[in-house]
Amino acid sequence: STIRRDLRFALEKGQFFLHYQPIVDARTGKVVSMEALLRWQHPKKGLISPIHFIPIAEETRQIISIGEWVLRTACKQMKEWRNMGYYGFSVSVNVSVHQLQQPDFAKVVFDILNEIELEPRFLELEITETVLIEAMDTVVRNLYRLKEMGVKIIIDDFGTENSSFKYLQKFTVDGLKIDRSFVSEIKVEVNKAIVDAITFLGHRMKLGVTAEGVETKEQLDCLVESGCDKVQGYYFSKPLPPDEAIRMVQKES
Ligand code: G
Ligand code: G
Ligand code: NA
Ligand code: MN
Repeated sequence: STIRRDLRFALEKGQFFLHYQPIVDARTGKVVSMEALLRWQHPKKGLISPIHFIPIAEETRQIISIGEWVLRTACKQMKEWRNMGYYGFSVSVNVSVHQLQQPDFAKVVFDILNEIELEPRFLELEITETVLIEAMDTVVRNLYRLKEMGVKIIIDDFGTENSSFKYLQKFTVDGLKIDRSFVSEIKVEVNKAIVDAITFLGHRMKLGVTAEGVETKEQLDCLVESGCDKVQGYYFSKPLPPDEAIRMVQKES
């Protein structure tokens, strides 16, 4: 396909860019993180969503170099925001299992942070449950090193994969992100029950709990009632170019 063919040159042609979507404190409304979301500006097809090319990039292993570009670009942006006087939030980057399976992944992250002079605590990595369920030694070692460095690890789309709590016995993570599908239908009793249960579990484990895909005030109220700590979604902001996303943050001097 055209996508498959053109993806090979997208990185070197500079066709990728990042949008940022704020994650806010559920009670204060303050921005606590900016999630970097990859976009591909195709010269003929226009903007292409990652759902259409990430799977191909994973299959062809290009996700390794694209993922590294995402990490470096997001960290540079975060550094720039800090230099501009914006504080109080971190940057969140989605990481594919293929990246975590690279023996040198933690080293790559370490080098990027060093090169940019960004403190590790300002970086959060969002990984899916599959990573942990199918965790191999390499993945475990990478996660261990990242944690040791001070990088935060968040489980994305929590509750949607072949959820098994077993991995929670073995890995210390920093937070759970409740999948959008539970949030959008939170009026349906079973979804509210699931959100309550995930929040309870998270808090018992001393983890931060984030809900994504919040689109209405009603959903927000429900999530606050469940005890969610952080929220994200179109109700607050869609993913935006960095200069627009930062307008949601109050400068501190
Ligand atoms: O932002 P959007 O809704 O178009 O994202 C669609 C999917 O692509 C989401 O599942 C999101 O996690 C994933 N995604 C977005 N950016 C990245 C990225 O930089 N790396 C990886 N691995 N996935 C991403
Ligand atoms: O899988 P992941 O959580 O990384 O997916 C992020 C994607 O979710 C982003 O590409 C973004 O476009 C999308 N998204 C963010 N907020 C909302 C929302 O409130 N509603 C819906 N339907 N999608 C959202
Ligand atoms: Na994510
Ligand atoms: Mn998600």
